[in-house]
Amino acid sequence: MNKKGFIFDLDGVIVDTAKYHFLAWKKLANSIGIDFSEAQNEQLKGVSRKRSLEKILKWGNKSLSEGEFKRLMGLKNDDYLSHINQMDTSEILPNVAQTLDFLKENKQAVALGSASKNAVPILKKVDLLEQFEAIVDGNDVSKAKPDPEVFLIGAKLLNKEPEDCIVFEDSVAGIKAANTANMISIGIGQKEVLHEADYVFTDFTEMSQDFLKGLISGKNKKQTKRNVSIDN
Ligand code: B16
Ligand code: MG
Repeated sequence: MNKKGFIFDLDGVIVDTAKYHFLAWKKLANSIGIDFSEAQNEQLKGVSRKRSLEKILKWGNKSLSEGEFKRLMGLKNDDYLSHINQMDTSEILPNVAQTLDFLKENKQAVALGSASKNAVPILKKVDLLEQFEAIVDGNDVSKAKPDPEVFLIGAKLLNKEPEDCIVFEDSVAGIKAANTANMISIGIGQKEVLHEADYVFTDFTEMSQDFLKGLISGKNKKQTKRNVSIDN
């Protein structure tokens, strides 16, 4: 059987920490008189901590000194970690553990590709650290998603060519990163939001073993007709 590289995003794919990021950013933003909607929050998914605060400040038309900016990033992270510390295996999203087991049984290479600097502690909390051959997180990259760096490093660590890799992602930025890397992009979430992905599933319970087998064998390929505009 073929061996492919499967790269999993963390927040919103393996665990629903997106809700904790949202709570922590909202609290922080409100404390400096800024509010933002759930739709705007979509733009924070997959984006680095620094870039997230830059976006929030832009929405609120505010600028801060470098020291204050760093202090607020620290406050947000402390609040986020207070949620993370409560996590256990019950927070693994449906069918994720089974999918990881299936890929392992089929001798596939599996990596993590996350923008989060808290990825390792989170994986330890939910007891999944051992499932990954390679971990690439926010501590290893210099360019945040939508730059493909995180996934290209993942492919290299797995000894795979980018075109032999498949990325599971819940964010628009991450889907763009996977597409730029020339990997098969699989969106986990809403079709309307993740329309640039090659395939979209609401969650892993929707993804059949046949579909995974098709990715392994090469039958399920990258979609080439994406973003083709039609001129009448
Ligand atoms: P941290 P992912 C991303 O993780 C989150 O989606 C994004 O909302 C967050 O700002 C980013 O990690 C940085 O996280 O503050 O923990 O370093 O989705 O790429 O796994
Ligand atoms: Mg994510």
